[in-house]
Amino acid sequence: MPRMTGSRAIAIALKAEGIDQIFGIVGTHNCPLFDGVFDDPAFRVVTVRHEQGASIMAAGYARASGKIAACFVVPGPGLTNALTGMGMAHSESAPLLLFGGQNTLAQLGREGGHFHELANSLGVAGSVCGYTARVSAPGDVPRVVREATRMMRCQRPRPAYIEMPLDVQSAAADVDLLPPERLGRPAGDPASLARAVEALTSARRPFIFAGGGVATANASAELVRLAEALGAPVLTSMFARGVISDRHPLALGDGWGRLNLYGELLAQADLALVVGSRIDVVSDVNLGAGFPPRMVQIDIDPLVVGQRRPVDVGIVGDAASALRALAEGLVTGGRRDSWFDVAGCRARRSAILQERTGPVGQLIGDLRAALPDDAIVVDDLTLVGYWIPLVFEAYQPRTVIHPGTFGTLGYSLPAAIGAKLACPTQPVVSISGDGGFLFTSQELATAVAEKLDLIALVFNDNAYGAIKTFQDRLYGGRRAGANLVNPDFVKLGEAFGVKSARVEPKDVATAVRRALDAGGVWLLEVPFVPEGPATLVPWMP
Ligand SMILES: Cc1ncc(C[n+]2csc(CCOP(=O)(O)OP(=O)(O)O)c2C)c(N)n1
Ligand SMILES: [Mg+2]
Repeated sequence: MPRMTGSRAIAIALKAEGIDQIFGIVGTHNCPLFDGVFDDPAFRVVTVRHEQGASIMAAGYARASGKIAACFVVPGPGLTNALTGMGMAHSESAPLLLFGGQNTLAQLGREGGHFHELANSLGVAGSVCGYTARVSAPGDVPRVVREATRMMRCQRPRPAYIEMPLDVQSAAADVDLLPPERLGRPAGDPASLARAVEALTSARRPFIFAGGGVATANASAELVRLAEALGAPVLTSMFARGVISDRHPLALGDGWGRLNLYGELLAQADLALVVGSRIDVVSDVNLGAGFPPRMVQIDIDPLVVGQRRPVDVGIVGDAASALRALAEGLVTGGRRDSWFDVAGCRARRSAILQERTGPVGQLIGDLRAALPDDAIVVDDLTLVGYWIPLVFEAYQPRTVIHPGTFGTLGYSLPAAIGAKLACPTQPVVSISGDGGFLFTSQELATAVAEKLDLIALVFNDNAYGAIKTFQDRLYGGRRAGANLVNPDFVKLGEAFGVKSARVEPKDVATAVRRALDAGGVWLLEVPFVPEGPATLVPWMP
């Protein structure tokens, strides 16, 4: 039984779980945690400029790759600062392992005015976590880390929070290391799978609605195979873009239906196979009325199955294994032609979107043309970003990272940094507005320090534009709190040592190509005021 400190036990447990990326900020209450990984070549430790950046980076890292990153923060404000990114990860079903320092065991629970004291820190973290624990002895570390990561690997992935009092971080004890565990996600109950095969076999006009769970389960190949076997067109939620390439003849694109892009499909279909989607408010409001009467739903989370609308067959299990089992169960085998005119629907969809989005759509199309297929685009809550899932063609899973429903501004830059660290060979572009960018712009310093190649596109309308246009429609043009006085973004970028330029919308593609060729961190400010129907974001009331 090896002897080690609590903090070194964390380092060893992380290695055992294959976790090598750490984001964080050091303080008196977590110095031993940082010391435990210092000089250990197994880890890449990235110092960030605000804990919100750390947790959002970990979320972006997971969204782009499926890999788990750890964060080290101080208690109190370090934890509360990190909560925003954990809330994002929670709403995105992304894993993230946050380690908080803590006051000493003897100081806890007394409200004695100790530095960084936060009553009920486990409860605070628990609202955005799937697992929380306080480790009171070094020997407990391997079990606690294993429990946290088991949840991430075998269930719906969620953030976890583990805190360790300062004296436990430094205490030496014998630590029993756990042998590696073969972890799998549940395959789905065979009887339900058999009933789903029956339902699919008898359906004449099925379609598939694929959500973010398909990306999380790395189930693209299985999804495409089943769709081909059924001749079923595939709609994707905004979290699943690219799980079927937009070049595939069965791919219909993003499933937001308020624009009535899929009316014919929904009117004709006799069965929906929903996989890896909770059918969130956006999808339900937009597609809800049109869902066909029969529905089969696959989800790793039992709470999700049948939650939004009744299902004929519910399968609780991993998307990849369930989709594989369904494809194998179909007696027809081979490929069926689609019962639906996918190409015609796509052409009509594209004409509607073009008319609706105007210059915004043009810009997104130009950006797509400037980027290789494997480029990763990370959105913020900005008028251009809202349209990305609908308009930007996605060719590979995990390449369009749209912020989760927790919906914080300032997501895109740190999430893009996390994505780049996870996928260093893929070009990464962050898309934000002037408002959102300033929530986390200081992470440019992190991108520079880490010598990343990264492009930050900032669309500047000197306003919280999406809200301004919302107020114009619903509050008689009373733009309360919506206008912004901004810094000079080019000078701001330059102050960080970032290559910076102001670019007209028509020149975005050229500027992006140039930035990709040159490498390094780029800030491209695009003065751009979206107008007309493009400001009516599809999900807004
Ligand atoms: C933390 C947080 N605060 C407030 C909001 C509300 N909000 C949503 S979009 C938006 C405007 C964003 O402005 P900007 O980033 O400039 O993009 P634009 O809409 O102008 O394109 C605001 C304030 C939010 N989503 N998150
Ligand atoms: Mg703006």
